[in-house]
Amino acid sequence: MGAKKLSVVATRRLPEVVETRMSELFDVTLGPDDGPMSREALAAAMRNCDVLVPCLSDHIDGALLAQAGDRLKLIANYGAGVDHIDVATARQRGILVSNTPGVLTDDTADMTLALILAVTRRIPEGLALMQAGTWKGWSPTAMMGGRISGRRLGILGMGRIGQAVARRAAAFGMQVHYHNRHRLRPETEAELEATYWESLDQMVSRVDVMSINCPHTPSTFHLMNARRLKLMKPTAVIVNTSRGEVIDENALTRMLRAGEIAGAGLDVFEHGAEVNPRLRELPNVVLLPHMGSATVEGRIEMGEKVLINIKTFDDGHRLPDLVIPSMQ
Ligand code: 8YV
Repeated sequence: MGAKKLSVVATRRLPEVVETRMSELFDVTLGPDDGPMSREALAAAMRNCDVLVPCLSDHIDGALLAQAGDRLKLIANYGAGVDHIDVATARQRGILVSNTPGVLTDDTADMTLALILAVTRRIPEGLALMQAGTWKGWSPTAMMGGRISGRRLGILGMGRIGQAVARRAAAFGMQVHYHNRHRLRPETEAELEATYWESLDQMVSRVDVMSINCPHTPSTFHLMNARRLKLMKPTAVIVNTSRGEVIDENALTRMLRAGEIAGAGLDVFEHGAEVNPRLRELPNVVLLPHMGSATVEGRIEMGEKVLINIKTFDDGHRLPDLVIPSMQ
């Protein structure tokens, strides 16, 4: 490409080092504050820039893409999941989409284990007791949780993050089971000591902990629907660090309230920040504000990936993290 710098719009504020480097390389407009961009502002940005750097709070659908200017050639998403972008329509309009896979794997897997432990060992309940100043001292029968060692973990979605969860879970003594669109290669399965279930229903009914680690696509929407949630053992717990849409949140809430599922650890919600208020009332539920990949290191590495993808595009080469529509 020519000497003229690419015009890049980032919809949200990014870590300072990322913004600085981005501004050195390109002609950058940063989100005015840290709130999500309005649809109008997003449409205006897409009319006037060469590259858009959105994140999951920006819903880039066909209608918005139809208003994009001819200049817009790359959507370099700040994040791994691209379910908020209509990648197929973007492609048809000649707009490439890239993402940031790999750099948030360990952080998200760590958070999955943190949630499993928080729910089974009742960490938030203990914390609440201490913060309320009402703890009266140790007792042999107080605050008893469950031991995770020896329990069966069922991982739904055995991509990078699912496998990282499997490794951690094995270190905690859990037995790893998984369901995935494609069975892993025998060597990988053996290395992870993971048992494959072709039938998700059968796996769900046999595990003690379910972990959701698949992306949200049309075929994973409500994969954990009311019928499947009912297959879970009443003593089992479910954790989700992927996308809220994979679980029917209302059905889960009803079952948690009725004691038909023992607990849940949720970092993501079906309707974003509109969390079912009934979930908040339950002592056996740990809720987090989508912070699975929120480490300083991870956020900077995500930014570096975005920069590499834009720079590679600028240099006229194939993007290292090109999202192809069939991946969705
Ligand atoms: C990020 C995520 O925080 O990358 C993803 O898909 O869900 C996250 O953990 C988010 O994407 C930032 O845009």
